[in-house]
Amino acid sequence: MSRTHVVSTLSCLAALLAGAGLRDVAHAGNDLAVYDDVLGSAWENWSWAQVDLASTTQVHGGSAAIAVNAGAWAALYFRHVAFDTGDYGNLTFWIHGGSAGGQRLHVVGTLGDTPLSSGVDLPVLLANTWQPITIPLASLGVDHAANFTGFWIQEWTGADQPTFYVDDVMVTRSVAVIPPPPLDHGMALYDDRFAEGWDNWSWAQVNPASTTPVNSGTSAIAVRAGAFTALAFHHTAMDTHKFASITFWINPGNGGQILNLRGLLSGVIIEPGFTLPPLAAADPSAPWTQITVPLSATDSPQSSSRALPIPSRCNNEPTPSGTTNCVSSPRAANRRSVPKSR
Ligand SMILES: [Ca+2]
Repeated sequence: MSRTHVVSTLSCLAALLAGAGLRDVAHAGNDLAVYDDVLGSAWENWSWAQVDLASTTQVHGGSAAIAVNAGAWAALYFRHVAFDTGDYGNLTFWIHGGSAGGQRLHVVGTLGDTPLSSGVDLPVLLANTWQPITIPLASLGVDHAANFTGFWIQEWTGADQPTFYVDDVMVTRSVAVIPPPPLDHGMALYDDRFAEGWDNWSWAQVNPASTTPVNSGTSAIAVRAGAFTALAFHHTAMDTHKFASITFWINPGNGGQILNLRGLLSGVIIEPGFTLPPLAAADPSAPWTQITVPLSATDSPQSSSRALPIPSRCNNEPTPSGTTNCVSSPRAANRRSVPKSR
């Protein structure tokens, strides 16, 4: 096989001087089963890809899963008579790339049996691995809609794809958006988007609007990093006296990445930076980990307490033939707490 994709996600929030922050996650019962060994009540198979709804080749839960052979642009399509999504938050399922992996897929919701243009790209599927997927209905444009009629998971390269598998498909009542941690007088660098004043200077391949997975909010930064490339945040020169650390959440996927974080002072990279311990594979039950790095650790002793710019960088050195996803989460800036140069 060709490349093994080491997919990960880095929640590069980066609220400087962040507080501890508990997150509130509201849940309610009565999630709606779309597929649980069989199609859920009133769900129909409208797929135009070739699907086997009772495959036992790869099973995540129970006794069966859906095997999908998708030619160009073909899709696994779950259809339901129109219903109101006002009480629902997320679409969740597990997906497996089969022995080959590498599939690129796209999820589209339908209202009144009309597909919406606001679809969501899935992370590239991994070989021989089940991946959990959570997509806010809002990301599909079908939240709080009176006429939701289902969704499809579509081949998105225009070419035949190796067989992939889908299981445990739900529409959940969970509140879709997990609020970000409080800033605690810190400053947001990324919170669903690059915060005001912060620019994306990355030279790694990044998607700052990746919708799955996320740690909080609706988006994170997905990073595919080649050797020595980086996710980079840039800000015009500012005083760092009021800040103590850089904080972000990271989802390393299969792990193995070695990342280095460096600051810039007046455009000069501060060596040697701070190298994080090698990332371990994400724990499926808690895939996001909070990382906090003191600003002093990214700074040279001579300049440690002077006013200046503090772009942070995550230098991703992927494992051989690996790729990295870097995602950020936290929250939109509480602008009143953003210190400006004095
Ligand atoms: Ca199953």
